[in-house]
Amino acid sequence: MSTQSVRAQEIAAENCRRLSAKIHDSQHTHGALPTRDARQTPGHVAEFAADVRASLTKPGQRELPSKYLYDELGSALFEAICVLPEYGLTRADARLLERHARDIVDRLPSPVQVAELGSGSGKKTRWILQALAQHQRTYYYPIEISASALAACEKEMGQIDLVSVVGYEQTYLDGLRAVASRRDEKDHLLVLFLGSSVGNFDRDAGDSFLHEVRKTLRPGDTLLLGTDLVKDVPTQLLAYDDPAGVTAAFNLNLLARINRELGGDFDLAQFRHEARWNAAERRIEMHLRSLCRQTVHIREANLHILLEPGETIWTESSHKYFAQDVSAMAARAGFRCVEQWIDQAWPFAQNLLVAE
Ligand code: AVI
Repeated sequence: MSTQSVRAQEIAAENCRRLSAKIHDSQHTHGALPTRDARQTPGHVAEFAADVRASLTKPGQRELPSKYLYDELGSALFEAICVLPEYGLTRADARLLERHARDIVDRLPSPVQVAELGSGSGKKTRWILQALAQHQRTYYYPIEISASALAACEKEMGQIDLVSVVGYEQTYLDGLRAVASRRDEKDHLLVLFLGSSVGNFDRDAGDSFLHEVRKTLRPGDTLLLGTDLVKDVPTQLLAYDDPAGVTAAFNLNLLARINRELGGDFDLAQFRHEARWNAAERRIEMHLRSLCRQTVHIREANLHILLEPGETIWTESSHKYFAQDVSAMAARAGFRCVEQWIDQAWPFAQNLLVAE
């Protein structure tokens, strides 16, 4: 049998397994990771409505779960954020991967398969895959809840020589468990968690998430973790409140989405996007500030709320890190940080963690 048809058979078999494993679960809470794309099933609507109701009626600060920022429009706006001159995070992440791909793969055990949590279109990952494919046939498993992003990723990355791509349209942990449980005894795993997505978890939730990732791995497996580093406050604020208003649109779209999908009547003109630096927690918080006293009705959530002028709804946190803190965070989750690459133009670190 030719190498090509062996590869086709492997991919077909893996695709069958993946199809039978398609699950859309609901693991997220406020401060948890973004999932992408709206799902208009009755189950989705009920879950969305329940989450909105619970978070908007929380005593004290009202909230909305950040995962709902990412419907189709929200995901497109996030892509636009990534190319904003004020949002250097994505470019720093990509620069480090491009510059240090060789170094990174030289530190990995062999043979190694690659799983990526929230791959999006997988653009940045190309450098790692190309470097690995110089040594070995490379299996790449992007795990992504957005079907369209996953399809684009499979198409793009599948064109790299000696790289076989099998996408998992699942949440991070379900996808990772599926990938980890299906590999052979001899195969190591490199998990990519890029873009400082870990920063969208509250600190404790981030620790628990990394611990769950660790539990799916074997000692010696690796995690490449991207972390955005603390920088001067004006730079950070501008990154989340750009003058073109793209981040404002991204944030306000959450209210628009509630109007579209849950029969809400938010008047977007009566809210203003706000980015705040919370120095004690070392995080940027995104809020939506009510500009007047107003009532909002959300039909599917069976909810009426009264917002006072100046009151805010907290929609997202982006935690920032000191480079030297990553080792302790890794250790709490059962990893050892063996290497760190830091971008000088936009302080950001790629951290290579080894499962102990
Ligand atoms: C996806 N995540 C890492 C982004 C961040 O920087 O926290 C989401 C984002 N929110 C506003 N701008 C970008």
